[in-house]
Amino acid sequence: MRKPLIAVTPGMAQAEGRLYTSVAFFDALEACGAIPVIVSMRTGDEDFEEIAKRVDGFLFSGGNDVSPDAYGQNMRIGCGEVQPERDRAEFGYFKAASRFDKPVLAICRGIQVINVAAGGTLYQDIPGEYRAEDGANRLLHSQRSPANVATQYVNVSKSSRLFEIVREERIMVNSHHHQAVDRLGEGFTVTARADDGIVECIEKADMSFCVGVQWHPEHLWAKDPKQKAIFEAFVKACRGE
Ligand SMILES: [Mn+2]
Repeated sequence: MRKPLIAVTPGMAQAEGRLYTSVAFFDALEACGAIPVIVSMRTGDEDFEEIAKRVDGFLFSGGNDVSPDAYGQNMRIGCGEVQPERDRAEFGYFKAASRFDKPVLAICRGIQVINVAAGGTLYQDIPGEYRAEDGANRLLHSQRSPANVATQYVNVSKSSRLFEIVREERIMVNSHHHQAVDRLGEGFTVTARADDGIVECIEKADMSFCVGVQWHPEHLWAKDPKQKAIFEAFVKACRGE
């Protein structure tokens, strides 16, 4: 079977001049038969599309906060460290992926990046800014437990790609984020929420596969087949199936 080549966007340790990412993304993609590669974050505007043409899909990885400037807001109390250079590169890759309909799996920061790239906004800090509409108990989205421990339920919409993958309306996930999707980007639909209403999955129906999850399946897949199925479905889409 052909092994698809998947571009992984890395984090940038700018002071040390390093690109880095979690090996967990590589382990998950390789276990599902893909060849992951880290892409440059200093790509020139003219090269985003060139790279998108040559790879079979993109994984947008976790990391620091998206600059509020990218969605037209001041940085408020509670916002973390931002790296406009990383934002710029990932917006460029996402636009190119959309243009050539390359499959996208976006994880944690990734869901926030693709939402903002499509014109959406974020809660800059859930504890400080988010109020559950129905007064439901607010959940701990920055869990203090290890990442391979699932700590909260998400409710999966039945008419969604995510439901086709996990075949369950309620799944357990981990939660390591303090920001979340607020206003949706153009073309996106919310397909899963936590019990307090926080957006946990978005999908873009005009692409063959574009799924953003707020949790970290790369730390759960080894023990949870439903989480592995997310990577399997993504890799399958990257193979063009
Ligand atoms: Mn969460």
